[in-house]
Formats: sequence, structure tokens, C-alpha cells
Amino acid sequence: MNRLIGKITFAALLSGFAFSASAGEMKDTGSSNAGQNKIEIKDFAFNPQTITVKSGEKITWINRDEEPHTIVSVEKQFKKSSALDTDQEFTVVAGSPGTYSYFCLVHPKMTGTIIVKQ
Ligand SMILES: [Cu+2]
Repeated sequence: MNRLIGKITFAALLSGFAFSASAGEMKDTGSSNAGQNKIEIKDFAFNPQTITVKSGEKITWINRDEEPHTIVSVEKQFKKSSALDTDQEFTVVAGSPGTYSYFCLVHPKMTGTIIVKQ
């Protein structure tokens, strides 16, 4: 009996999740990757190291390491992040087309590139 109740609850959770997921798809940003550019910081590396985005799109870094990391534009083309703790995110909006190099101030060997297209 307990097991049956458990299943029903789980099914209710699943349908609730499906409902919110389809509701999300109605929005412009939706569940597709359009406008959602994620860079994971893991094992002292930016992944992907080079990302190509469109001007006006958001770029979000998320730190998956236990170590704090920062995102600093080599030529100060965008605001630098604070030290990101584990699972903390940092977002910038891609500016005018061009190539933007960045690195981690704590670990300068960690580098990445953003290519912004029109
Ligand atoms: Cu770092």
C-alpha cells in the first residue's frame, strides 16, 4: 500500500514537472539553447574554451570546481566577475562583434575566448 502511494506521488511530481517544462517552452528563451550560452568551469579549465555567440546573447559561466575561479577580460572589455564559489554563476551580455579573450585571475593559465558574431 505504501508503495502504491509512493508511485502515485512520483507520478504527480512527474506530471508537474512536464507541465512546467512545456510552460517554459512558450517563452522566447525556452528550453532550447538559443540565447543560452553556458561555459562550465571544471578541472581548472573553461569548457568550451572557445564559444561563438551572437551579439546581445547572454553568456553564463558556472563554477563546477571546489576552487574559486574568476572571469577577467584580458582587455577589460567586460566587467570582471567576483571569485565564484562552487556552483556560482556569472553572466555577461555579448557586446559588439569581435573576439574577447579572458582568463582566471587566480589561475592565469586558465584562458578562454568568446567570439561574438553579428
Ligand atoms: Cu581559476
